[in-house]
Amino acid sequence: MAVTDHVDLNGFMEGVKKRNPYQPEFVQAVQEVAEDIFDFMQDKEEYHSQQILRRIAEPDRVVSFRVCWEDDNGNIRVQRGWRVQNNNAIGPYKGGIRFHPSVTESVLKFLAFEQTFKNALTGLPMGGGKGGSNFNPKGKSVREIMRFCQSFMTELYRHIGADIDVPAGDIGVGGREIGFMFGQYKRITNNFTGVLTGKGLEWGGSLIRTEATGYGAVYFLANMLATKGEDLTGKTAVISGSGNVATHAAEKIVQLGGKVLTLSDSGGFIHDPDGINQEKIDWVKTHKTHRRGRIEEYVEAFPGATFHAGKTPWGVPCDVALPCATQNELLGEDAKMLVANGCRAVSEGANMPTDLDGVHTFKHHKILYAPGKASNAGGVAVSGLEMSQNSERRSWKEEELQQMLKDIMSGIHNSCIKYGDQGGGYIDYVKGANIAGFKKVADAMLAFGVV
Ligand code: NDP
Ligand code: 2IT
Repeated sequence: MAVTDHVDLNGFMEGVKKRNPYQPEFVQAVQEVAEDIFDFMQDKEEYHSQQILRRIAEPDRVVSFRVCWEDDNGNIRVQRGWRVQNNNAIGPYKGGIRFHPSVTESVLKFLAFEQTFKNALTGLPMGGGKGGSNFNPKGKSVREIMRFCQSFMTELYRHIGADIDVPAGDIGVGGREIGFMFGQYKRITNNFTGVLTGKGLEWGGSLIRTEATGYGAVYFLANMLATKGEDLTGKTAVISGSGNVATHAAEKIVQLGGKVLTLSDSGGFIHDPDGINQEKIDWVKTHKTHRRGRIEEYVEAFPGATFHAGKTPWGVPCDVALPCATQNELLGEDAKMLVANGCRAVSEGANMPTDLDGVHTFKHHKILYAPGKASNAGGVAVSGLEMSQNSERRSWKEEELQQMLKDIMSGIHNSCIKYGDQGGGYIDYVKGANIAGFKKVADAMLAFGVV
């Protein structure tokens, strides 16, 4: 037996912790996957001897760079930028860019690791990557954001390419920022290519990319409920966040007959017992995205609602919950509260919003619980379709894309059942997603030998 063979889960995690000090988010993401994969690998000698999980948990490369820019007062500002290229066994690196003051190497490494499994689940040929900066877009003028994006791309451009690594949006990066970065890429390289996704419709973007993550998370939720013979009609939903993913998840819940009770931001949550209908969702989109307002101002526009400063919405009784803001926003105690209040299904729009305690609580109570790598894959899936349209130099119709998104989400749901069905009517979606995503990447890696 080779010396590296057969460390157990604890031994493996000890190594991960040792090699990644001060990177708690990365260690957490690896742990959540390793718990299932060690079980799965028990009788699969090749995965062990070829050190496949160990290799997936070591990014292919982490690029870190300085981003200098000048603010409106002429001050020179210095931020840090990164691109984590985690794994390209099944396609070019693919994953979003996040601008938020909480961004660290650990956060981007966890996101790139998760992205590797998520992208494999979509069935499209995409590897996993993630990038971003600790730049805080809040309170910055549009011109400041433009200068920052240009400076960020002035370094990033040399690491990406339509067949190398294709970034997109994430927290703090939407259509406007993608436009500024694409403009700078084109200016530097003189190359009009599908190097970013989430582009505007006039310059190579895809229909429904904006809506895809939130809609996809609700399609996944509907698929889970269908296994119990249920649908969303009349169901109450608690949603966190009020950005791209949260507002489009809310929109699809309403379209499918559910009632949305909450939205939130980093200041707290609003509770609207009358339901957040389409008109109110449109108000939130305009207010948060275009006017860059705060969710607490909702209660002035819609006086039936209340604002709860500094709190998350998980204490509001509901049938279904969709965490759509950020990582570790739903903790063990929150999970217990949701279950005690009768919540039956959780579909994650955000990446790793539930901490490990919360994950174990949902699994213990055997509720319908979808991890983000399965349920929020609709966004990157339509990004993959945007790449195909760019290669083809054509744009597909909205109905075709809507159907493809639904089919991809059902396909992911089926993969979760294939590897996560525990019998007795319980599907462990975390296990199903981890194993299905791992197997695809692992088998490609085996084909390549030791590289
Ligand atoms: P947005 O920037 O559009 O919105 C982010 C929302 O989350 C805002 O309401 C923001 O509040 C809140 N938020 C961000 N950071 C924190 C924090 N530290 N604490 C509390 N609230 C916070 O981002 P998206 O909607 O695009 O992304 C939301 C989540 O979905 C992220 O986890 C992202 O990785 C994930 N995701 C996004 C995809 C996409 O296509 N956009 C695809 C798949 C997953 P505030 O305004 O106060 O900052
Ligand atoms: O977390 C994610 O999947 C995203 N932010 C979307 C990535 C993409 O490349 O569209």
